[in-house]
Amino acid sequence: MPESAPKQAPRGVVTDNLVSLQSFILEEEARYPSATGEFSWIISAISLAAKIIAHKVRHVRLQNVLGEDGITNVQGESQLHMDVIANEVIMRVLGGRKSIAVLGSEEDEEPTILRRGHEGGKYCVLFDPLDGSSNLDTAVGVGTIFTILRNDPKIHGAVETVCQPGHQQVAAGYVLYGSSTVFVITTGHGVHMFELDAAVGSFMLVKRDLQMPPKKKIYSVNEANADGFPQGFQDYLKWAHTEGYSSRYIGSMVADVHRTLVNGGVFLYPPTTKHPNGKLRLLYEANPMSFLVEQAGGSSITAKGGRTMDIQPHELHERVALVLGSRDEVAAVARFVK
Ligand code: P6P
Repeated sequence: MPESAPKQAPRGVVTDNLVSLQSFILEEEARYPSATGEFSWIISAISLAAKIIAHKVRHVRLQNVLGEDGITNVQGESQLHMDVIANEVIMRVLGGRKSIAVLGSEEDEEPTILRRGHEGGKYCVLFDPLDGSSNLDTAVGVGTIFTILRNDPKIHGAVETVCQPGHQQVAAGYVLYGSSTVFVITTGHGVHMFELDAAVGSFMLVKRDLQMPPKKKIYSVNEANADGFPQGFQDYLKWAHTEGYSSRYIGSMVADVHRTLVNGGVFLYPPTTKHPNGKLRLLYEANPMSFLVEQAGGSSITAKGGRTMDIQPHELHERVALVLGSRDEVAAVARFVK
């Protein structure tokens, strides 16, 4: 029964419309009489790419797509077959959308310029095609993260064009390939969740305007790195232990953030000895997740306590330390790290 339906509805009585992602996006588009449908087309493309990736992720051994590609990507990580496949799927699906000017991927050193502003390029799309892919061989939830920015035709450099603070995002979302395939998106009017019905090939709306609980005694961090955390984070963890918090950490950002978004709590990737500026990427991991969390009533700050979405990026693959989640839980961390 969809979330919004009354719990005691008599069986057989339709209490909420069945809404696909496609029709939801058209519903949203209708809110803007001047809308051209180009933006909807981009979301539709991401949805198509997600369905293709979901099918491959769910059969990695049968389709023999596990393992390394033997190439080291721009992140210095060994590229996996599925990283390359997911990246190619998204590039080939989005590449056909005429309103996209620039595509930027975690897997590619430089952004790809498809067309200039005067040629119709209105938007830029940045994405992490398969975040957490190192977990694929153990069937742990992995995900695709995306963000959509406006293209400013007055800015010529592709990197300069996409290096926008998170508060300028037009839309953001992720697809979690977990026990179910979940598509979560915001266009700045709340957070909405869809679940893939593989039998009909549609993402169906299961939660409109998702809101996070303000409090939840769960923190999500890789405590193996704790000795290298700044003192404030170490003090926060000691406090959380005395307050009876539970710890949940999957090591796949989309899965950890999705749990935090749905159940509440706080997700942290502080500065570490190995990653003194944090490990997660600002433009296509931290910012899209921060947009979603803020739209769901939560908050997202950096290691010094400033708002993540106010950071002015300077590089496509810039990293950032991150704390995001329930409003009161992030505030509790901020009290120790500010
Ligand atoms: P660690 C996966 O490699 C990833 O980029 C994120 O998905 C995840 O949150 C993080 O790294 C896990 O990093 O250092 O805890 O293994």
